[in-house]
Amino acid sequence: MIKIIFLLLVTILIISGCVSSQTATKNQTSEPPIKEFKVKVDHAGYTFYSNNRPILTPQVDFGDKVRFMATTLVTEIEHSHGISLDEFNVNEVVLTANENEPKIIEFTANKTGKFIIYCGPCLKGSFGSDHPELEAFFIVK
Ligand SMILES: [Cu+2]
Repeated sequence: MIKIIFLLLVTILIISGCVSSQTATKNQTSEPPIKEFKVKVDHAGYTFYSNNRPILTPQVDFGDKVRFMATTLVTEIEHSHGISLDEFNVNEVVLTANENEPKIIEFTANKTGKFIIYCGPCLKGSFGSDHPELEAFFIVK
């Protein structure tokens, strides 16, 4: 009887060991890293921040998941400032100045190169096509 209980315990330990090592491997490989950038867009252009430090050009690695957390100025909401990045199907208006609830834009960097960020939504704002061009670069290595 003791032998049977011992064998049962050993079997359970082996099975649970296999299952937990499988899930550990899965978790390591399934999610790409997220590169997060704060973005302030105003009438003069884009300012990007990485870890709360201003940077000139956001840069990520191929395959990374990218997250822009964007705000504009409360006095410029009607300008309809936004972020467009054609190669990644991004075209989003940013209608909040609240940094605690920014506009969140996410996509996967599935192409390499140097891409142009511009303001497509500005065309629909109070300035329309007279809005100054806003432009920045985005790099995927
Ligand atoms: Cu503007």
